[in-house]
Order: sequence, then C-alpha cells, then structure tokens
Amino acid sequence: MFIHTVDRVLNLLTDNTDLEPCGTATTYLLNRVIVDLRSNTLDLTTTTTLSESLIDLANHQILVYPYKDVPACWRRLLTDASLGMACCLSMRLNNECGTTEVGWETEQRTWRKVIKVLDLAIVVAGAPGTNRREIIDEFIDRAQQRLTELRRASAYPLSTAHVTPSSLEPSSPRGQKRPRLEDINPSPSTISSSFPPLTLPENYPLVIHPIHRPTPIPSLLSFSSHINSPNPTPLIISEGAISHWPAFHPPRIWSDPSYLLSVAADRVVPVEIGSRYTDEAWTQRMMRFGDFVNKYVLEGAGYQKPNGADGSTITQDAPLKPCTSIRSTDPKLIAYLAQHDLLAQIPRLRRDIAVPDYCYLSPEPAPEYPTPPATSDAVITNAWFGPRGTVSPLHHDPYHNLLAQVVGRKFVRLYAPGEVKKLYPFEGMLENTSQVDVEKPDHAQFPAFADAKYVEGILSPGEMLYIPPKWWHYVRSLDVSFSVSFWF
Ligand SMILES: O=C(O)CCC(=O)C(=O)O
Repeated sequence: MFIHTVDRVLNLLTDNTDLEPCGTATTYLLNRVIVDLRSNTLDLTTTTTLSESLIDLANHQILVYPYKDVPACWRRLLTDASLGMACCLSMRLNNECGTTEVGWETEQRTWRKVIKVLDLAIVVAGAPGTNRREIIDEFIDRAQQRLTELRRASAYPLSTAHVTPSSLEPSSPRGQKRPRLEDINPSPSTISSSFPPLTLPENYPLVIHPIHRPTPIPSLLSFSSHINSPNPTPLIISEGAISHWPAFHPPRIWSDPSYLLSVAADRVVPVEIGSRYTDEAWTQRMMRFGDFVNKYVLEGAGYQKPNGADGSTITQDAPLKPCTSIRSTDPKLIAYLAQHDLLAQIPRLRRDIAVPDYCYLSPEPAPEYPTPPATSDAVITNAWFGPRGTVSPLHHDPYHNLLAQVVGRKFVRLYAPGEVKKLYPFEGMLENTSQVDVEKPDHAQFPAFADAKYVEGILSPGEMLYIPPKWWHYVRSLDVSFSVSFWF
C-alpha cells in the first residue's frame, strides 16, 4: 500500500525546476535520491543519509532569513527532501519485512519518524509545490492509521519522548509576530472517555462588568452592522453558535481524549511550555500530540500516574487515577498548544468544525484596522488546546476575531483600544502585549491600571466570543479547554 504511494511521490519529485535556485549540486543530490529509490537495489542507508543532509541544508537556509523572506526554493527543498526521506524509510521497512520478521518497536519507530519528518515539512515549510500537501496528508494518514491498527491489535502503549528539532527552537513568543483512545493506548479502562466534568476551580473569577450576550443571537445583518459600527464592542454569542459542529454536537468528540488521540496521537505539533509567553522561562517545543495530551492535558486535568509526573508511558499496568487535589501550578508543567493552525495540519480535525458564517461578512476596512487576512478565504484559523490554567497575557490583534469554545470554560477580560495608556504595553516587539498581570496587578508599578475600564465573562462550551480588532484581551482557562479562533 505504501509502495503505491512511494511511486506517486517519486513521480512528483521528478519535477524539480522550482529547486534550481538552490544550486545544481542540490538538484543533482535530490535526483540521486529519486534514482536510488526507483532502482531499490541498494540498502538505502546512504540514500537516507543523503535525504537527511538535504533536510538539514534546507532547515539551515530557512533559519538564515526572517520567515517571511525565506526564498521559496528552500521551503520547497525541505518539502521534497522530507518526502524523499519518508520514501526511504518506508521502502527500507518494506524491504526488511520481505526478509525478516520486523518487530513492533521497529515498525513504530519508522512510522513515527515518517510522520515527524512530514509534519515538520508542513509546519516549517508549508509544504509548497504541486500536490505535495495532498500526498503528505495521504502518507501521514496511512502511517497514523497503521500505528493505530497495530496498537489496537497488540495493546502497545504510546511512548513519551520529546522531539525537539533545532530548526524550531528556540522560537519567538506568539505576541511578537508573528477512532478512540482504546485504539491508541492500552485499554479502555485506563483513560476516561471524556475530560473531567466542569467543577468550580479554586480561583474561579467573579464577573463584575459582564460582556453583552445578545438574545436571540445576532442575525448576519445585525452582526454586520455591529462590527461595522464606529466602535464595535465585544459580544458573547451564547446559543447555537457551534451546536452543529461535529466537534461539539453530542457525543462531543473533542471532549473525548480517545477520539483526539486516534486521529492525531503521533502527529508532531508546536507546544508552548510555561505559564505565559511573557515569562523568561517560556519556550516552545515540537512534540507528539499523544505525549502532549498524556503529560500535560490529562495530568493537568486531574489525573495522575502512579509513578509521578515524569512523562513516562501510561500503560495498562499503570492506570490513570483521579487526582484528589487541583494540579500543581508549577509553570513548567503548564503547556499550551496555542495559536497554531492545527486544523490545517490535520485535515481530519478540520472536518469537525465549520467556519462561522459571520466570518464571511467582509467587514469594512477602517483606518486603524488593516486589510483582512491574506489567506485564500480571508480567515485565519487557530486552535488553542490545553489543561486548566493556561494564560494568554493581555494583548491585542489586528483582526476581527470569533473565539469559539468547544471544550471547557475560559475566563476572558477585555479592554477597549482607548484604554492603552493605562495598560502599560511592552516596548518593541511585544508592543501589542501589556506588562500587567491582569489578575494580580502590581499597583505600585502600574498605578493607572486600576482605572482602566473593562468587560469580562466566562466563555462556556458552545459559546463564541466576538473580539473587535485592537481590543486588548486576557484569557485564562478554567478547565481542560479546546477553542478555535477565526480572525477575519
Ligand atoms: O484562548 C486563548 O488563550 C487566547 C485567544 C486569543 O488570543 C485569540 O484568539 O486571539
């Protein structure tokens, strides 16, 4: 089955005119990879090393430039060399299967490596070039399905090692810009089929100046006139906002860790580690989705492993037990899959949501707002998934925003653009971010903050928050939370 995919990849890679700016030596070496794979008479070790070197070269070149200025040829080289590498790995496994009995570990290692290499081509390079993205999605889907099948058949566990490609670390803070768990993990009994129910966290906020919740929810027309009014204000759209989404509609598949893992356990995704991006210790890592869910989300949600929070594998002998206390607030243990277009990376998850019609109203450009996002549908979609206690510090963005809450609750506080003088933005790259810790302000250092006017609210599952452009917003999750934002 993979061999058929490999053939198609090799046909695609033959067209390498777009790689010419990388130099003749580079195109020659990529051709060598294709020729070796086609003949398949070698053990392909050298070919794998060659693909790896081309990947390194591309990563190196990509890091030389600010991302927006990276010459297209290097992103394309990363994509094509990664596809070459995925083919080498699958052919070697296939050849080995022909001669010896290949163990689970070897097979798992191979498919994980294939997924990692291809995910990095998507996340780092954007997988440019004719049909590249489609074939990458197909390759990854097959590899993920194979891993899921093998786990289902043999009850093999997930492992929890981090992958930290140097090409993505360290990274810049975002403010700067920039089938079921039993299939995956050992046994249905070890993990709840849903994140824990909503309870009252210790630091549940008191809402004093609530955000307006229009009833009935706004028609397209009234929403359009609201967002085009001179000073649009935040709204919470409470009813029916996302009730038709498969992600939210009962049985609420996104509230079920086993579903999420069956779709994405071995995918490699960017995760923010640390309580907030303004902290010194904050960093970003590429990590397997399954490791992120096990180590940070399930543990953070009030489940503990008998051996402590060491990131070790959750196995059948080591079932998760409900934790008696609220999880530690150690910032190192807080991790957030934040502001990442996860749904573009994993098309199966994209099918679980729908872009709200409100996003297609083409808001009037206003002098202080830039043009709509330069994407094909003029909408930028981001996923925000993490445990209780993630914080997005007070900041603003240049677009209209609909933040849809699928799982768990979030506390949100918003300040109008005119309050900026009382919000003490950082200088330089983080000028869209306030220095003030909204829920624990240092009044001596930031005396005017106490006078800043605001609105706030608890965003519950099924609700959607409208944030006007340039409105300052602070967000803290009160539960395991999964939201999707749409900038338009
Ligand atoms: O949900 C969050 O943590 C932050 C959301 C946000 O900042 C946004 O949608 O722009």
